[in-house]
Parts: sequence; C-alpha cells; structure tokens
Amino acid sequence: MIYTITLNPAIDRLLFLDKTLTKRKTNRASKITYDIGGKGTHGSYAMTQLGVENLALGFAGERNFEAFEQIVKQKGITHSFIPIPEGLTRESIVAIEPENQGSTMLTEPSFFVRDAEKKQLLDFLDEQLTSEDIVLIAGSLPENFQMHDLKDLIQLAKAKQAFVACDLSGEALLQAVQLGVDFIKPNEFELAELLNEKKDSTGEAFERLTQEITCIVASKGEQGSVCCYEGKQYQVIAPEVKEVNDTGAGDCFVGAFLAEFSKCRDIIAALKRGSACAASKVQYEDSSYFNPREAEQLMKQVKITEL
Ligand code: TA6
Repeated sequence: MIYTITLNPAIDRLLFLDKTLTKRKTNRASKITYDIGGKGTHGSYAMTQLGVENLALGFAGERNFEAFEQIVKQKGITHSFIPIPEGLTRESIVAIEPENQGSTMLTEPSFFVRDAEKKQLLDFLDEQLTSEDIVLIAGSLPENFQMHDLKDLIQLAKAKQAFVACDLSGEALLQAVQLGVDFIKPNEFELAELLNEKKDSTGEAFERLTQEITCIVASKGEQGSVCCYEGKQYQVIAPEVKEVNDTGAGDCFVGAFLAEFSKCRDIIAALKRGSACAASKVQYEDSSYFNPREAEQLMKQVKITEL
C-alpha cells in the first residue's frame, strides 16, 4: 500500500484571466474552476489514475470539510483525512494567464493543528504501516506542526521499515535528510541549500547526500532532472509539450514515479512514468489532471542518460 500524507492540503481555486496578470489593475477572470490542492493529494490522484492502490491521509479543516471531501471524491481518491476542530482548509488561488503565459499562485494561511490530532495520525500509522508500504509526506506544514512533530512522523515510518518519500522544502527537507529518508525531490535552489549545509565541497557533499538518501531526484529546471539511485546517476529530459498550467506538475511526477517504483523498483521505468505523466499534466488547465494513455505514449519521448 502507498500512503500519501498531506499535512496542509488546500482547495485550489483556479482563475482563468482574459489578459496578462498586471499589478495595480483589475485583473478579470473569465472562468473559475476548483481542484484538489496539496502535494500529497496530487500524488494520490496520480497513483489512482495509474491504478495503483493508495490511501490519502492528512488533516482537513472541519469548517469546510464537506467541500474539501467533495473534491477529493470527485477525483476518485480513497482518503481518510482527520478533521481539525474549528479549522478551515486553506484556498490556493491560481491565476492562469491566457495563451500559456504561465500561472501565479497565492496560498492562504493554514489551520492550527493541536496535539490530539497529531496523535491520531501517528496512532493510525502505527497500526497500519508495514515494511511493504511506501509513505509519501508532501507539501508545507500547517501551523503548530513543528519540526519535532515531523521528526516523530518520519521516525515512526522508518521504524516500520516503510519506504519514506518526502516532497518537502526548507527546514522540513533538511530534517528529512538528517533523518535519512529514502526519497527526496529538491529543486535546484533546495539542493544548493542542502549541499551548503553539508559544508564540504559541492562534489563531496553531493556524494555524501547520495549515501544518506536512497533516491534523489534533483530538478534542474530547463535541463530536466538528475536522479541518483544505487550509486548511479541518470540525466532525465522530459518530453517537449505545449504548457497550459504547470501547477502540480512536480506533484504528478512524484505520484507517478512512486506508483511505478512500487511495482518492481525499476528506476528507469519509474523515471519515465513520472516524467511522462508530468508532461501530460502541464497540458491541462487544472492542478492535477493528466491522461494516462497520453502519458504512455509520451514515455517513448523521455530521454534518460546514465552519467
Ligand atoms: O504543487 C501544487 C500545489 O499543491 C497546489 O495544489 C497548491 O495548493 C500548492 O501547491 C500548495 O503548496 P504547499 O507547498 O503549501 O503544500
């Protein structure tokens, strides 16, 4: 089983603008749609689309729990979110400019998580997790979910000998690295921050990082991404597609990568599946949708070179 944990989910409100987003002007939207928000939920959607069993976990605000749950159900995601008393799941506003000029995201503050709900999540995982499972912890942390809470969560998953994947940033990513998780996906800025933390020369620091983390997929922006796994390095160039909305592309990559990886630990197949699904995703206007059959075709265009 794959468990995705979205500690700070969102409801994405997508505003489709008539013109380029401009400061000090009234930017009018011609259409508004809603989608599920939060990196772990997007990972679950990708796994579900690919027919890989998974359960989406995390917290969701009690005050708009039905609205959040309605979107999760519409996406066909099997889930068990813990209601946060008096909490409101935040909205992420995604302004999408016409003619594929890109998107801008504004996300609201989160709800406040109390110790009671943190314990509920840990107790559930303590009961369910086995060494056969994969756990994806993804996205930002909500208010009052401290670094020590993240440490407890990761250490519990590690103690169960599950495969622990983290799509985290900032201090949370550093914490995951220090605890030695199995998968991280830093962007180029996060990787530079991690290597700087290691203080050695970049090459030595990167070498040490690859010894501490089973699988690293470092996105390199235009240059695609580099994956380090079992002592080998792979450069991954994604297919060229017409981008409509890149929101959620990284999340889709992680979900599809883990879905494929969970089948037979084939790193090349997992990298191809992740890249192809993300390439399919950016061609669509919401935060999560991609077409698995289209992605199957795009897999042939993913270029992977062993370095
Ligand atoms: O990556 C896309 C997305 O998950 C959006 O759905 C939006 O809700 C935002 O990112 C949330 O990001 P965060 O890092 O706060 O979890």
